[in-house]
Amino acid sequence: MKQIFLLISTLFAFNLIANSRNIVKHAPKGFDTLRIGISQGKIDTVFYSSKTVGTNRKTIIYTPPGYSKDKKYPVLYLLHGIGGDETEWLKGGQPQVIFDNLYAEKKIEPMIVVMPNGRAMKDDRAVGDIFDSVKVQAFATFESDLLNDLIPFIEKTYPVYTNRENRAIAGLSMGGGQSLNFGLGNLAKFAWVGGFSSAPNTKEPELLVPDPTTARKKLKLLWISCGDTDDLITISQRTHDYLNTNNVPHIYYIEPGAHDFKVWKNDLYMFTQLIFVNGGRP
Ligand code: FER
Repeated sequence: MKQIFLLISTLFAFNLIANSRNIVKHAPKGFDTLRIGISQGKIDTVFYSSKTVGTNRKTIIYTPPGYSKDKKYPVLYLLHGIGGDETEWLKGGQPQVIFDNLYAEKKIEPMIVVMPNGRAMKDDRAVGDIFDSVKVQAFATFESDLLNDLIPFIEKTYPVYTNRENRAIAGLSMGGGQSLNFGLGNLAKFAWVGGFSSAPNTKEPELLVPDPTTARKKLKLLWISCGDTDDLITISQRTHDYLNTNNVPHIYYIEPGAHDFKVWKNDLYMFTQLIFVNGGRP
């Protein structure tokens, strides 16, 4: 009995060491804790008219501390998962707390964060069978809503830069798949792309990056991350393998964790510090 206990604890200790060797960095304690006395960004819910869907659609916008119409900002489009809607990041991840803390420590560039509803259909609520093929298809249709309706709306309503170096797209799970599909499929629009725990809606690598030379030239950052116990890790792994084989620079960040907001909050903390730096400005 004693020996079994010893064996188990040795294995456990080894596993911790083995895992920690893979961890480049992790968000420090308190990164997601509300701090009193620091400046805070602002959250608004706004409507935009979507020709793609034929409705007025909701999106949530975070503007940073010190936001002013007299300045100009880059934009991060931040997408949700299959069970969520435009409120998922706010409810599950409180990204505004992470951003406010990062601003207080001057660790990120001032940016506007747009959290849309990525299920581009008339009834875009996460109700009923969320895996229904019509609903899953609506996550693909969102590409047209994003490019033709939402981005133009943001660019005429907010003081933002409109070149590719000032546009980023990232998301969790279905939103990670969308970000990789839409970002890598529209390199003329996006220079910074992140997939967190990307779902099976992610295109096969050969379709996702058919032209590695162009991707290599155009991407400022390609980020692929996943929790090490997430069943969906095979999607990130196959993408990473293809990018490696084809010499497309990217960050492949595997962290301890499952398919949940603990992982996605950490990813958001990491990813946002890397975007809109080194030539993000016009
Ligand atoms: C699937 C498994 C997971 C799938 C989507 C998901 C469309 C999405 C998960 C999430 O967004 O959290 O087979 O197929």
